[in-house]
Amino acid sequence: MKDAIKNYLWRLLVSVDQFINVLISPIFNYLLQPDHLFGYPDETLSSVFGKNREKCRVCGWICWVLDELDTDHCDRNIEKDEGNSPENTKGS
Ligand SMILES: [Ca+2]
Repeated sequence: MKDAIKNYLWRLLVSVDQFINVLISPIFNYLLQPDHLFGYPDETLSSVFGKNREKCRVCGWICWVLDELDTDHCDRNIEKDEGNSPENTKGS
């Protein structure tokens, strides 16, 4: 039962993360002009920040904070098969 609750809470957290990715996408895409766009509904913020960390200074800063809290957080959570980027053929 305890594992089921933890699993439920984890899935809930991921869905909130992805919801926020879609919610903030118009403003983040406008302000940050990232190569990999925010707003793909099945991608977490950590994945988008990780993909953009080299070319987007703010994304790099956010990844630095996340990596301090959880080692290699952004790199470990990049979802290569998700997102609004040229290499994703699934579309959005
Ligand atoms: Ca995903």
